[in-house]
Amino acid sequence: MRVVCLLSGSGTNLGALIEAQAHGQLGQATLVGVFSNVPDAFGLERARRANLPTKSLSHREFPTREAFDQAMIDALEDWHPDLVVMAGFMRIVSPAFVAHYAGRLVNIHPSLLPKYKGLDTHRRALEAGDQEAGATVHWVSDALDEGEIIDQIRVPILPNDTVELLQARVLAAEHILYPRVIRSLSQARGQAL
Ligand code: NHR
Ligand code: GAR
Repeated sequence: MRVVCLLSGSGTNLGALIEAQAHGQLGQATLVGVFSNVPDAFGLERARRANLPTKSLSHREFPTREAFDQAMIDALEDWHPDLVVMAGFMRIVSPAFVAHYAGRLVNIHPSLLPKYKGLDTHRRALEAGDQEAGATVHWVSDALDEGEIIDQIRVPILPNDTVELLQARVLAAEHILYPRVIRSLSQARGQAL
């Protein structure tokens, strides 16, 4: 299963996938390329250090979201992805992009969906007085963070938590969750899923 990763920032989730693959823990999945809408994203540097092909296109250089997304499809198609994994990818993708990758596009979101769709999830969980937080991997659909849930991981919220502490705890949990989901999807391929 050929896997392409999309990211916009630090890329620690990509790092977790690279580590998992190096340890033979990604099942039938193989990382074949990394794309960013932010040309100086550190995640691209992680990819280069792992000898993975990279591409970037700045969304700022396109007149519309649709034009950017079509250029992104053209860039990704060179890699023939079976699965497109969004990991800290901060651009909403258009219906045409979702349709092109229907059933092949997943995202990791830093909340226990359906709670806290969108941005600023950790602050919202703290302000609500929640006792736990977590992360969700879901299929991407046109409605933001509303695609079918594949798997979740939970972490406690502690008495003196801050956004920074909670974010770090959730991110560490994401690094367990995402490789586990990608391995499972790679093994399910051709079977029930
Ligand atoms: N696209 C679709 N169609 N559906 C989803 O579920 C998506 C998606 C694209 C990204 C990740 C996401 C998240 O998990 C994601 C899920 C970016 C924004 C956002 O508002 C919101 C949610 C998510 C990612 N982005 C602004 C935009 O105009 C830009 C913000 C910025 O650049 O900092 O795209 O939370
Ligand atoms: C992760 O917490 C991910 O869930 C979140 O951004 C972080 C990326 O970290 N994604 C979103 O908020 C999507 N809107 P990373 O770049 O170190 O993998």
